[in-house]
Amino acid sequence: MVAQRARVSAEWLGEGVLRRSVLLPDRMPKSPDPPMTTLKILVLNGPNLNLLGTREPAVYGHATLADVEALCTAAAAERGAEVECRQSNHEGVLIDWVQAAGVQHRAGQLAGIVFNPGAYSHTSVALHDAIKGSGVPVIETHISNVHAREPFRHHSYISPAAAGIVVGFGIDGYVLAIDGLLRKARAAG
Ligand code: DHK
Repeated sequence: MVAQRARVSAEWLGEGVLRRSVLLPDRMPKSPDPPMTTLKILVLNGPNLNLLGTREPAVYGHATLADVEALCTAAAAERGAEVECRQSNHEGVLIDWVQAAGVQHRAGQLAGIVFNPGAYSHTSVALHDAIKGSGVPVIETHISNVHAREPFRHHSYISPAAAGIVVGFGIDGYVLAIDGLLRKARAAG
């Protein structure tokens, strides 16, 4: 049961007169609780993200990929959603998953992808095309602030095809991306 607050409305009656009325909860028409639809999100990690925890901890932190996936699962559940997490070091596999996600998105079964494409962000026209071609909303996510690193990380082929971008928040970025994707999906109805 959703707690109901008193509803206040105001009506402009002209000539400086504003009529305000307050509708108390027990007088308000009862409406059923809104249906809770569980939105689904795919969390995709690309090459070398399987090495999280041991890979350059000064850049990527100490959390493992399993920690990231547990974080995403909990964050989605708190927001009435669910995630499926996958990782691959192979560009073609990632492309196949993006294409399949597009089919699921069109069927209304998937809100979108939180995607850390790793180094493929900086090289892969094919992933750019897969995202565009499939029409699935993607939030590009990077653990590090790629713009504060080597110049070759400053350009992303994914960004122009993405619905949003999160960089530089460590693994909390995945939670921010889930939040942003759900807000977009719920706003779109
Ligand atoms: C992860 C990688 O593997 C790098 O190739 C990117 C990104 C940055 C990250 O910050 O999550 O350049």
